[in-house]
Amino acid sequence: MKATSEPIFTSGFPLGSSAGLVTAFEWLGQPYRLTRVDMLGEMRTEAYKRLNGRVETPVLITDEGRVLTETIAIALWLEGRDTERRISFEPGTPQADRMHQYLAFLNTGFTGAFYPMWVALEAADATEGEKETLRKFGRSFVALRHEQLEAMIGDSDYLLGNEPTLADAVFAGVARWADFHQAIEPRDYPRIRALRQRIEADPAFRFALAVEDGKPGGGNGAMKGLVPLEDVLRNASRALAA
Ligand SMILES: N[C@@H](CCC(=O)N[C@@H](CS)C(=O)NCC(=O)O)C(=O)O
Repeated sequence: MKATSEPIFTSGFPLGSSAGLVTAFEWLGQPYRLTRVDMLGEMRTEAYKRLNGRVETPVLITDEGRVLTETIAIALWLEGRDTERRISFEPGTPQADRMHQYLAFLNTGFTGAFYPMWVALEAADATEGEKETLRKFGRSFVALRHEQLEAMIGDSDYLLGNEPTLADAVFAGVARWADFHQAIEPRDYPRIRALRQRIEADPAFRFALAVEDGKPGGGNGAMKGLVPLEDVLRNASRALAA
């Protein structure tokens, strides 16, 4: 894909986990652009499949025009650009290892726990009984992962100390799914609840949600503009054809 002036990141809606990494882009503060992706509509087109054959968000078009998918790959791309260590730690340090551990847990066990509940919602051909079974297992997976995360969290304001990092961003993008699915009782996990409240009050996260809702405003100025998805897809297919 043709080189762009700024990287372009997807904001998947409704309720995309990408809101977490949008928050990270804001915290990082380097110029970037966003493209909104309707995950129930235009994400399911052939054109989008050329961007991500697994038909998912998030996707990053790097400043060199490369297409990068998968939350962890994009988080590590951000880490590589975070030379001022605003949202990450010097690679090779114990804190960096611990942040990677959180990222991996959040992107696998924690995120994956919600999948049965999404399937119950979206599986058009499932019977009511099958859906109830999925919801039952989903609730117990989500509760288990919350218990485990609650036990991992210390006394600091954020997952890795008193400043937010990529791990907090990825956490926030997904943790809100618990409300949507009414999967757990938030009061049972006071550290997770406090962390969520802290991040959800943060202007960067609020900006990410505003973009999701189609009303971008209130960002810190790092986001240099919204790019229509059709432009992103057109440029991507030109690059693939070249
Ligand atoms: N392994 C992928 C999973 C991403 C993922 O689950 N994306 C969801 C949205 S948050 C998605 O696009 N789901 C497809 C759908 O909604 O049909 C990653 O970590 O980036």
